[in-house]
Amino acid sequence: MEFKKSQELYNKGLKNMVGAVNSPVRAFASVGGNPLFIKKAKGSKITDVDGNSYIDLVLSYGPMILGHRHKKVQKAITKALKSGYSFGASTKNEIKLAKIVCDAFPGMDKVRFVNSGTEAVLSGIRLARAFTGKDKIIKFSGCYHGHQDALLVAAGSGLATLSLPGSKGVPEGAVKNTLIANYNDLDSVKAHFEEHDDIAGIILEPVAGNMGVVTPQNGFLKELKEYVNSKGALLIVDEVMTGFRSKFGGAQELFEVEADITCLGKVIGGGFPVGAYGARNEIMEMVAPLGGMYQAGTLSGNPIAMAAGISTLSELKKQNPYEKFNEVAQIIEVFLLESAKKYGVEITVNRFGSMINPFFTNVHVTNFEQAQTSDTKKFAVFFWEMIRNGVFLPPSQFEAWFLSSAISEKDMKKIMKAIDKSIEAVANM
Ligand code: HOZ
Repeated sequence: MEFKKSQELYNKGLKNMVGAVNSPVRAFASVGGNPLFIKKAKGSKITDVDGNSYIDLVLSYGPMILGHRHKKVQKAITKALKSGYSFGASTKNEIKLAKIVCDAFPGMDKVRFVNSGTEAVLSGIRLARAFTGKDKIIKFSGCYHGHQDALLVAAGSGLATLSLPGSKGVPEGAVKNTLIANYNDLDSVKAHFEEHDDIAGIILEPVAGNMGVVTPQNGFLKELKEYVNSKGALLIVDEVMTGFRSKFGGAQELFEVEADITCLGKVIGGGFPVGAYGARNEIMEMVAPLGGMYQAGTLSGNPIAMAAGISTLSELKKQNPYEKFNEVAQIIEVFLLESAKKYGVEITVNRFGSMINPFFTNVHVTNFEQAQTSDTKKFAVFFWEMIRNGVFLPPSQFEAWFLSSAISEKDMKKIMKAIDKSIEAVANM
């Protein structure tokens, strides 16, 4: 397998682009080597500029849940393009997508569209502060909520991959109201409430996907919601990854927990830049122009992105692939575990719906500390062998693998074969 053209583009890109990437998770920093440059994608597959084709388990870090270039989505985008690309004024499709989103999440009476998950979360945090009149926010170690200053501490995703505790350039003042708790540990949340009486809310990924996949244990979400509300604070649920992916109504539908504020992204734009935050009326009425919490965006509700979102969610509802996702993820899990046993490699596999990944550790992973026991050198060997065997994974131990509904039985055979060879490579390293 050759990566000559990717290498050439990488060298060229370095001149005017930082690390030749526009998001650090795309750099191959923790697995060694250089980023692959992509030429095209269709269905379950993605092809790099050297012509190597892979089963895509990155899926743009989640949005391409139907696979790439689904024909209905493509048709909707093409149609929207003919009417104009951006107006800075309202359109009918914004109302249509807002209804689809609010119908799916019973806790959302109203929604505001923004352009990314980062924007959705920073607005959701501001809204919690505006509604409660309090300043402090609790976040969980290993959860990642985009690159806003206040939450860029003890974060997963690229920071975990690059082993960074936080980001330079974030002033002390920006994080002075951020408190850190341990995922799946209600006592660590309670300790903060015992010490502080100005906590506006607590934010979490209901299933973490940015420290690898980590699931909430034994009623954690329900207990958290009850406790946080009893203290006059809000539960902010970051469903940027899990929204419409775990279930049409997100992780909240599966765990029967209603967020006070929900943040969305990824799938709702069908591959275009869309984020959203929403809540019940009394909270959303704080937002301008109804209330005094200001938040705005020139490209928010962009007509092409709305068309992509509506067609993606409509098709998703029709396909209802959630059972299939579970089955496929289970097959991958079983195969990972069997191969690991066969070659004597220690692994733990975490999965939730269409999100899955192995950790190279014998520790049961329920929080960030445990996730960090994974041997990332083993992951790097595993990653490259998967690439050489035609499976595109996120180049990081701490990112979830995603499934699309376009995955076929033939693809699954290829994935199984790749896993076997990759685990063998880890055993022989
Ligand atoms: N884990 C990240 C998003 N939740 C990956 C995408 C990125 O940062 O580029």
